[in-house]
Amino acid sequence: MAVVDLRSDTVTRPSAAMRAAMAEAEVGDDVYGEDPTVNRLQETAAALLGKEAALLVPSGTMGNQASIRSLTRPGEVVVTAVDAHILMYESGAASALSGVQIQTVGDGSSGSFTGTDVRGAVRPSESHFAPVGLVSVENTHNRSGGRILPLECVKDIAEAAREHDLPLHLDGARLFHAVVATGIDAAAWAEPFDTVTFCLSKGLGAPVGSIVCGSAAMIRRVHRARKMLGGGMRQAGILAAAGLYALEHNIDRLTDDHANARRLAEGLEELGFSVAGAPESNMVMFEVRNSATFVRETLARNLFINSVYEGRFRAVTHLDVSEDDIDDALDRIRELVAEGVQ
Ligand code: TLP
Repeated sequence: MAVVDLRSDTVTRPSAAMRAAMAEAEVGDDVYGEDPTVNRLQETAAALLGKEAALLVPSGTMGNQASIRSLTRPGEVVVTAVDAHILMYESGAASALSGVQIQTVGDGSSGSFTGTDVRGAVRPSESHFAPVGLVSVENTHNRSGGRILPLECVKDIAEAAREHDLPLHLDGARLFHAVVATGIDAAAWAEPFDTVTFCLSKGLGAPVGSIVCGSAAMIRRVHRARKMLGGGMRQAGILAAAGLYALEHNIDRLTDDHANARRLAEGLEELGFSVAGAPESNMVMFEVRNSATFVRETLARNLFINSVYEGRFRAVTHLDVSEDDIDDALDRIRELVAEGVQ
């Protein structure tokens, strides 16, 4: 039985054409700023997001953390969505590396929040309170199942942040999923933010790499933070070539992943599973009562799906999962249901 891997869109492998682009990449020492392919990727990414400058970093986590470090001072508060990746999945980096605390606001099930939430989080400027130093938005929002925070909500948050002179960061690990789902271009999504991270190594299919975009002055700060975090890379053009290939070939096709997520969600509902809302991008969140058996039996059928927490599973569609794979996955789950595992 062929493996169907729905654990994450991070599992994609570079295609033959992407590998060919990597093999042919012109390279130099990027710590000297001399890698032409890295420079081309950074210029392409900055133009795509309508920002002055961009920086290649090894991971989304480093992009977020170098941005947080560049935008805050120790002792400050970062206001963000419930279950934000920077809080849940970055190993405590914001507190360890930047000395900030994270305060979550808004709706726990959709990962959304509003300008009113931001205003409510700002504290009086007296010595008891840690001052809010940054507002961070995650779009699409991972733990809610790839929900998209609509652009008007982003603008509302940005207006509140501006009223209080607070900088804004976007964890746009899956920003291009929001772009293809809404038809709103990346520059419009990026416009209110001082720093924007997006990942090349998730739905876009590159093996490694994320990008941070911002003003030239801000990217100089992020560059310094990247160096401190050990993220200076040498002949990184090999990776940048994969990133350029991803931006040229793999954005529009994300609509296929969204269609596959909807197909999977509908199939799971037909099989009697409770699905947490129709997918807005490439993730399906669903409930399973017999979690332990479900994990064991799906694994035994070469079907890989991660549990987010007890009873809740996340299936992610991506470049290496076809419509037929989704139907295969549903057939394997149908067998489990027939055996009473649900
Ligand atoms: N998310 C991974 C895991 O860490 C959970 C996944 O499988 O979804 N921001 C967001 C919104 C993310 O979802 C991720 C990765 C990151 C940042 C971090 O990216 P990497 O893994 O490149 O450090």
